[in-house]
Amino acid sequence: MANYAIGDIQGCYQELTLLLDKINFNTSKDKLWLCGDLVNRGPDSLKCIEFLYSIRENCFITLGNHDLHLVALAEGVIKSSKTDTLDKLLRSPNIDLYINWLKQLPFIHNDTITSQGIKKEYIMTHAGIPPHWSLEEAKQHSLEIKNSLSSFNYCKHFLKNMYGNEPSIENGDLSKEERLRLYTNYFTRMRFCNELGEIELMHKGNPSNAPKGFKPWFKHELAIMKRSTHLLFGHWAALEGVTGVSNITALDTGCVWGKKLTAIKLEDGRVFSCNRVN
Ligand SMILES: [Mn+2]
Repeated sequence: MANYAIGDIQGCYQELTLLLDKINFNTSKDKLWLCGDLVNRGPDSLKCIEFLYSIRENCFITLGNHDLHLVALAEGVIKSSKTDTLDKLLRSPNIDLYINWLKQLPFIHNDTITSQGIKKEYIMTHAGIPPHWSLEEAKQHSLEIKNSLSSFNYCKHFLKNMYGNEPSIENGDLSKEERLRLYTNYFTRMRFCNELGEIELMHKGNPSNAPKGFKPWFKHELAIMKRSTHLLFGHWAALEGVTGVSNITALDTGCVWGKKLTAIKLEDGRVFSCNRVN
């Protein structure tokens, strides 16, 4: 049995199947850790979701911003933008099945894996974890968002209030909607923040683009990190898989932007990649 962590797929179905062939992925014994953004921007979001749903028992998934956007589109709380490529998926006769599945997925996943003889606690999110959160706090916040998303009565309200860059930091005066928006932004959109956990969502691209007083979130001292912790995240293609931090791995290697899709075998750290096909 092996665990493979795979970066942002974003509808790149062909590359996903080629990558799974390369690692000899075996549904009777192997697990996939998928860091989210399974869909959108790429060519085959429908095929990706059909396939991943069919092997869902083999997958640990944390939701990304594009996955949440898909749910918001399916729920009719927002209209497609020009860059969305989700129409075919949204017209699938099985769309309700897929959306109900996605709504049950978390924003953080963790498990202990023995890697090169050492027990390590692997923790995966789509974008990141702010510096001030412990693992327990992060799991609690993930659960609150997940419960909001899967709630029959609250889901649409949550999705309508999910979009936006504010608030940028936690304080005791935030409404439930503001708090959930901030937590969702931490898990699914964060790139830069300051040491207090203030998030900055306007800047993208290279880490050297950090606004004054801000750094990539993973360059701060993180409360979640213990000696044997290893973090996995996606979302930030411009990093090209490089964090400069030994126990934090960036999985998004920009397949949808013409680069490659990457899988990392957690048991030995081996890296497998598949170039964008066309
Ligand atoms: Mn993303």
